[in-house]
Amino acid sequence: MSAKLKNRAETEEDQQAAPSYRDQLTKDDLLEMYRRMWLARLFDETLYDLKKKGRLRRGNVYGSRGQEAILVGTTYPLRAHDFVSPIHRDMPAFHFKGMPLEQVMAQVWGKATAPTRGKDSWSHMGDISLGLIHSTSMLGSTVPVACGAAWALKLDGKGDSVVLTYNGEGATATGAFHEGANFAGVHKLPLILVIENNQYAYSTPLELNVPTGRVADRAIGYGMPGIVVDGNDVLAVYDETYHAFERARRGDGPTLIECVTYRVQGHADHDETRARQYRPVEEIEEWEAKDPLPRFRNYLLGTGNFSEAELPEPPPEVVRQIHDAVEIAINSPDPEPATAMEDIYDESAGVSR
Ligand SMILES: Cc1ncc(C[n+]2csc(CCOP(=O)(O)OP(=O)(O)O)c2C)c(N)n1
Ligand SMILES: [Mg+2]
Repeated sequence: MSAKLKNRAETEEDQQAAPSYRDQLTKDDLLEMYRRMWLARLFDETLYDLKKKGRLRRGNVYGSRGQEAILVGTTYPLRAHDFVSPIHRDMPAFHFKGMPLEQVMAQVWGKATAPTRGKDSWSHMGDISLGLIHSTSMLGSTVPVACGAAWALKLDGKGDSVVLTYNGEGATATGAFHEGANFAGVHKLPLILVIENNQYAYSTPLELNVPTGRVADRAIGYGMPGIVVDGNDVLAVYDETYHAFERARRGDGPTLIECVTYRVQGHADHDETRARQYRPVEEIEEWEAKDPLPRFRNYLLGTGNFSEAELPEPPPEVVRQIHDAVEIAINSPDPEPATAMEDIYDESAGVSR
């Protein structure tokens, strides 16, 4: 079996063979995708702004600016009975998989109403009843966990459910990632490995984590297709993810989708990347010009099916949604000190409380 290293749309043969799922999206779908991209953008901007104003009381902001097309394109095909394991840069994905926005914000502020009831950091949360697998700080380690979920689904005959994982290109260089991806390939698990290749892992450039410069090259060793897609094109990402879902549901196993994008901000808010000079400012500017939001908006306008007024920048209802979620979270109760020892593993007693 050879890995597929090209974007599906790059070969004429594939264009004929593969259905285009994006063509089946309705106008309402496209408006909803546009709205979601703005939600991700404003989520990011709002938290950066509040951090600067000293209104966040803990944690760093790991922004997804410039990566919104990946978040929206990969989550749009999800159904209620699928599973997702987001990582540090994917906070909006928790909401797109069904977690109310005020609950995501409550996690940011460490409130009693948050999934972890005030413990651990922002993205280290989940809610298995919503199909959200809890993440941890150890990069790559969510892959073996996601494999466990996918294997259980397969063994239980729930072949219609799919597990979607996110990893940065840097995380694909960890042992846990390789072990998990290999296991998924061997057992043909219903798993999708979405790789957010934003060219940097903190200050480490792509070539120092991925010797071929292309993460999808790894897929051949795992016995699964390795797809490369323009990660700033929401409909291309959607199409490839949908294909991967269909493949998994058919029982044909996992797919690795490398979404090529760029981290236009620093690693987190504490990393003033332009001043730090570990990458050229021209490189950042080049990618800022490829911003996925105006790109999608221009595409929609170009179809002739949308008016300028239908595509406000930003949509006012999304601004309100973010504002209200922040207010609700800030005004939610803090955890009671007495709960500090609940929901933890007590090593001395050898039990989970
Ligand atoms: C195993 C492991 N090594 C190092 C770290 C520290 N760390 C946190 S985020 C990060 C960069 C991750 O880069 P990448 O996987 O490309 O994701 P990105 O942040 O670019 O989205 C590093 C090195 C960690 N959390 N886990
Ligand atoms: Mg990266």
